[in-house]
Amino acid sequence: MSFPIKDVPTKPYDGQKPGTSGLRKRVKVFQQEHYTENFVQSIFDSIDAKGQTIVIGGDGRYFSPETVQTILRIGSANGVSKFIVGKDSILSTPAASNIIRKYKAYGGILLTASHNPGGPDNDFGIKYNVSNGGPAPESVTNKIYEKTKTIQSYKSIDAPAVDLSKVGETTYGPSEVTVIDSVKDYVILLEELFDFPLIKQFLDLHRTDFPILFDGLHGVTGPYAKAIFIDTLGLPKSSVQNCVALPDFGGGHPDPNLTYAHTLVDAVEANNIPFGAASDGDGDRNMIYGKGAFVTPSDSVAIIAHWADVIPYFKKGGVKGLARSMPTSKAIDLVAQKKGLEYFEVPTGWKFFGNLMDAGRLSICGEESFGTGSDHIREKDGLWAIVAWLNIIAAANKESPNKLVGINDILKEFYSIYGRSFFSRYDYEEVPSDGANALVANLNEAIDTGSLNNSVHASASTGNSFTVASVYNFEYKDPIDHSVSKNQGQVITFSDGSRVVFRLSGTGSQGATVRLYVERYVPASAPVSELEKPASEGLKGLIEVALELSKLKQYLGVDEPTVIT
Ligand code: VG1
Ligand code: CO
Repeated sequence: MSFPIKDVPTKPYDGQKPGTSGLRKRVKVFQQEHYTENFVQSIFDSIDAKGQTIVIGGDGRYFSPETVQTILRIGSANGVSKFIVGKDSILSTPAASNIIRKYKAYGGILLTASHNPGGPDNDFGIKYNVSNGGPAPESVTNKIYEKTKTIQSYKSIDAPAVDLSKVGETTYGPSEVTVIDSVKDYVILLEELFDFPLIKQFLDLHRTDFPILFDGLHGVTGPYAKAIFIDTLGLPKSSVQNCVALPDFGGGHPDPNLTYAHTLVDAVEANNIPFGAASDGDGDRNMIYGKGAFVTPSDSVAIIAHWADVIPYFKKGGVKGLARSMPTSKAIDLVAQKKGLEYFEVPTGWKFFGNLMDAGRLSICGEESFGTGSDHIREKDGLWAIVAWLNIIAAANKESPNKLVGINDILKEFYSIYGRSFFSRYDYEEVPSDGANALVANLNEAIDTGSLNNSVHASASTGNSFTVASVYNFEYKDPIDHSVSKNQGQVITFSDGSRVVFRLSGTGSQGATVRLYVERYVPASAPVSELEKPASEGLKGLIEVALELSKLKQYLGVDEPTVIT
């Protein structure tokens, strides 16, 4: 049978610019005639995938199955020789990164809008990953965007839809399609990295006084979590909840934070669970939350770095360097300094870690947005972080056989060594773009004129006062390829080492989202009462000052953030 290649005429759409992590829009936008086809063709116009292997997967959200078929038709017409597709179009983002690396694919197309809600009235997303398994760098995403602006036609073949529900190989026009088990390779990977026997031994011994609970929030990690916690670690079925992946995530917002992962928080509190965890729609984010114990993502990555030696992968290969995204607290920097490791501050978005990892200069990194990971793949990895924590807790308990060590003990010990970086983020979602731009313009003006320098700001409620030390617009020069990324957020630093950062989100699909990040450091020498305060108390004065000096409420016309993490 021959499959003639058609050239289908089309017209460019505005705004197909990939953001922090791919192109994210409402499903209805992707469903417009040729909208998805245009973007997919623009990807193939920007890479040279002829005769190559392309991985396709995603978080299984609404509109994924039809988009996989669109990519197969267009990809095949563009000369792709082999597609590796996750069964039922499912591959978590970390699993997809692993598959690209393991099977030496040329790249991958991931269908996900991550933590954004799904369903016919919510979001869809398409993201391109390169051969190292990581998100395409800006040089590639800019090229894709340029192509979308001038596209006049796309190529496609008329082939019958591939049955994605059966694992196996089929011939597809001039190409080949292999549908793979979504979970298997990922579980093999984690077993290579962590001390599963030690974790199992610990959890078996503490079935009654250390039960764990994982919440999949109806995202893609459900089947992965079952394979790890139930099939591999032999835990009871009650150790997981909301682990059926649904195309609309059960109507929820699959984002693991204290606001959106309330099903986990409620269950942990009601049942006194010492260790709970959740991940997001596509499985790259994580939250660690036990009864009365919340680990901020900034602390989480620093603690994993501090304990790296108990994790077989790092014990064997060593830790090469550490890194964080700019707004993430500096806790991990302190670990790097103590261990004598190189460390980096990169812009927001996982794509900025890839070059450092490929160059062998980075092993463990994270973002304050509940993203943690390592150079085992090139994406952040939710279940990796959760199993890393279990590995650490199991190791800590081996050292302390007479007293059960839990999350809070690990946190307290960490603060007593390094001090504590109080950290919080306020999100103002879907605010008018004009107001958000004016807020940023005002900060930029203060940078240009130096008008805020040395100004003193007192908090009315706490009496603390903060003196501005510097104000700047964060810019990053990649140490490996020397590419420069400008305008990555406005930073105000204070003389006591505190910081506030303002940034516009690059993942929202509607209006603008402003993020305000605050950080205040308390040294290890401070009284325990100061170190172990609730985070909201530790940051109260600084947040007031940040809001006042940015005039945020006036610019955005809102009083309260939509989410606080
Ligand atoms: C947000 C986070 C960022 C993260 C990105 C993708 O971006 O702040 O740290 O890398 O989402 O996460 P932004 O531009 O909206 O602040 V996810 O789980 O999409 O893959
Ligand atoms: Co995600």
